[in-house]
Amino acid sequence: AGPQEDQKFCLQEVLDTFKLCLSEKKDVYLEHYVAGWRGLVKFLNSLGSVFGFISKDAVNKINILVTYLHGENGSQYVTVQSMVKYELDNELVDLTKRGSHPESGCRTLLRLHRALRWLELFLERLRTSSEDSKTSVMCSEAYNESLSQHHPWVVRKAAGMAFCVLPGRPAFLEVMNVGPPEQVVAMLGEAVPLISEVYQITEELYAQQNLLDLP
Ligand code: 1PX
Repeated sequence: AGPQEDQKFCLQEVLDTFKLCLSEKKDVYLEHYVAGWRGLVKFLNSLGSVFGFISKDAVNKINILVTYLHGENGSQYVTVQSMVKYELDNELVDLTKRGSHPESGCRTLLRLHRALRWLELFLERLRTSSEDSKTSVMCSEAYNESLSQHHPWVVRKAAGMAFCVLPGRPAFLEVMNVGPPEQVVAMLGEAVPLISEVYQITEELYAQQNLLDLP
């Protein structure tokens, strides 16, 4: 496999990284969380440049987290739980309005976390949809139920326009590189509960600490 091959999205790979996300104690490993997002961004990039503004923002957020993870306090960023504790204990989070910590790990991860809910809803629709269902409709329904509530009008508008050019269901399943549709559906049946568990654990942690509305 050449370098081209590395760029190719494969749902199995993303599934594997999300599997690695949870520790025995159900802590979320940041390294694997971020790797999962990297894989998803590959997928988005393979859909074309219309999605560039979305993948750019995701990559930017991934990079912020990776910088912490590999930085001098990297050992505090091993899990989402340890990151939250470390940043809160050291007052490294802007809690009510943007101030001296506009790019805290907590607020950055929250953006990806909200997007994970969209992903869960979208993949569940994809999994249970019939052959002639429209991916654009599934995608925008999932978006309207989740992420859109956190986006200003301009972003919602741009996202809505991007959804319109999504490939149809057969082509969409094809780019996932899993095999025939039945196999994709089976793999989604495995992926959705996993993604959902990672989401729930993070959601509960953020709710407990009152971090769900970080600016
Ligand atoms: C197995 C295949 C599934 C498809 C995988 C697709 C991966 C999608 C990755 C989306 C990552 C989106 C991250 C968005 C984070 C965010 O909400 N950022 C906003 C707020 O950040 P800020 O720092 O300003 O507080 C930011 O303003 C966002 C800008 C870009 C627009 C985001 C639109 C999100 C739409 C999500 C749906 C993606 C459609 C993919 C189609 C398959």
